[in-house]
Amino acid sequence: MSILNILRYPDPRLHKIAKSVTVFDERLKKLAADMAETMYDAPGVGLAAPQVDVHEQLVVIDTSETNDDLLILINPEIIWSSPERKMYDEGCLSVPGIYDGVERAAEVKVRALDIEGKSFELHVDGLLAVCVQHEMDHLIGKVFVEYLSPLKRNRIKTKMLKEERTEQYNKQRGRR
Ligand code: K2U
Ligand code: ZN
Repeated sequence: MSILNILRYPDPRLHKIAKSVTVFDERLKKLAADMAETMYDAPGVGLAAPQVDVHEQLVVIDTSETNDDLLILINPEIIWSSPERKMYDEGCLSVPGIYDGVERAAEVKVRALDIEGKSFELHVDGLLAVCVQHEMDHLIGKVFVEYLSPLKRNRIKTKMLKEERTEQYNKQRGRR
């Protein structure tokens, strides 16, 4: 298995729309396994394929305390959202170090395919509901900072671009 490179905001590739998965083969299984390893290594509780520059509708999630309850969602669709909404301080592996409040449905029902292509449905709440909605945003090219004010979003974009330049400069100078 491999640790994959996670694209950083405002990389334009994060805004591409992911295509439906139609072939359930060993390539897909290896991609899911590599994404899971990358997520656990980050560490995070979710990761969407567009974040590793693969523009297919594939998401891995594990909100368990012991990192042993991996959920793989393929071609996920939300089939019901609760009228109740809740605010959560979100982060994103593509926007490291930034956390801010995003309001989302408190509960959702999601229909998806598993790694063998079999359909299933889940009714989720709490952190899992936040994560499912956050990851499904990635599949339509949306990053959580887009829910913030233009002022906050521009400050985050400037900060991320500055960090990227510094990282590239240090790499060229061979420094950590
Ligand atoms: O998509 C991602 O970048 C993964 C996020 C998923 C996530 C975002 C907001 C709320 C819940 C999950 C990363 O896991 S961000 C790091 C993190 C870790 C634990 C809890 C919340 C956020
Ligand atoms: Zn994210």
